[in-house]
Amino acid sequence: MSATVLKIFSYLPNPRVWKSLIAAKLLEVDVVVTGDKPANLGDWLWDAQPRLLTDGEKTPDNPAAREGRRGFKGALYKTEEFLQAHPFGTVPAGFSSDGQVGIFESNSILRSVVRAAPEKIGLPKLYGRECYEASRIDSFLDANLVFAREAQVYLLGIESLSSEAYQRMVGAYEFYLDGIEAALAYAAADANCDRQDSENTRSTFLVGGMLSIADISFVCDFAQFLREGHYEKSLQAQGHKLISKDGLQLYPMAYTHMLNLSARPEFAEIMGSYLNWFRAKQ
Ligand SMILES: N[C@@H](CCC(=O)N[C@@H](CS)C(=O)NCC(=O)O)C(=O)O
Repeated sequence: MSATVLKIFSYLPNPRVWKSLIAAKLLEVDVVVTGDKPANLGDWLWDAQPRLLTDGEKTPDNPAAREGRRGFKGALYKTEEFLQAHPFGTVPAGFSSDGQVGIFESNSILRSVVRAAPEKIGLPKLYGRECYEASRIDSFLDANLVFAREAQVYLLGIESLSSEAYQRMVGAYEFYLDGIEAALAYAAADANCDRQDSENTRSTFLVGGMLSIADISFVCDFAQFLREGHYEKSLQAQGHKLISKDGLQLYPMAYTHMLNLSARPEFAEIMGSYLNWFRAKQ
C-alpha cells in the first residue's frame, strides 16, 4: 500500500464509499475511512479531522450546528472549514491527505482514487486506455449519478410516495436499465466478434472490454437502489409494486453483471452480505 492518499468521512456502511474502497483495493491505494452508523452522524464533528462530540458540544449555539438537508433529520455539526471544502455539505466527504482539498460526489472521490494509484506494469488503471475511453467512462458515471439521485429521492420517501414520485422512479429506472442493458449487449457482441478462438474469454464490461470505474459505480449505485426490496410490503400497501420486480428476466445482462461483479473477491470483501438477501430471492 502507498501512504494514505485520501481520507473519507461518511455514514457507514455506505455503497457510495464502497466505490472508492473497491477501486482502492484493486489499485493498492491507501484510503482511510472514518464514520459511524447513519443515526450517529449527529454525534460527530463534520470536519477534515472528524471526531465524536462531547454532550456539552451538541448544543444549538455550537457555531457548527446546522439542520440536516438531505437524508438527515435534526442537527448536524459541520465546521466552516468542512463547508468550505464541501460546499454542498454532503457525505461521503473526501479529503486530500493533508485535509486541504475537499472532494465531493462519490464518483469524483472514486476518480481521485484512480488518479492516486501508483503506476504499475500490467495493472489496469480502471479509467480507460486513452482519453476517449476515459470520457466514455465519465459518461457512464454521469448517467449513474442521474439515476442514483432519482433513487435517493425515491428511497428517502419510499414509505409515503405520491404516484408522481413513484412513476418518476419507474421512468428513471427503465431509462437507466435500458441503457445499461444495451451497452452490455453491444459489448458482448463486440467480445464475440473478437472471440475467434475458443480460448478467448474476454468478459463483457461497460467500456473497453475491461473492468473500469464505470462498472464499479454501476454495481454500487444499483445495489443501493435494490434496497427498495426491503420495502415491498410498504409499497404494496401504497398500491405500488417493486420496480425491480423480475429485473433479472427483464434486464438479464445488467442484473447478471451486477451479481457477477459483486461476487468477485475485491467487491465481496467490501460489500459484505449487502446483496445476500437479493441473491437468495433469485
Ligand atoms: N450524489 C452524492 C450524494 C451525497 C448525499 O446526498 N449525501 C447525503 C446523505 S445520503 C448527505 O450528506 N446529506 C447531508 C445533510 O442532510 O445535510 C454522492 O454520490 O456522493
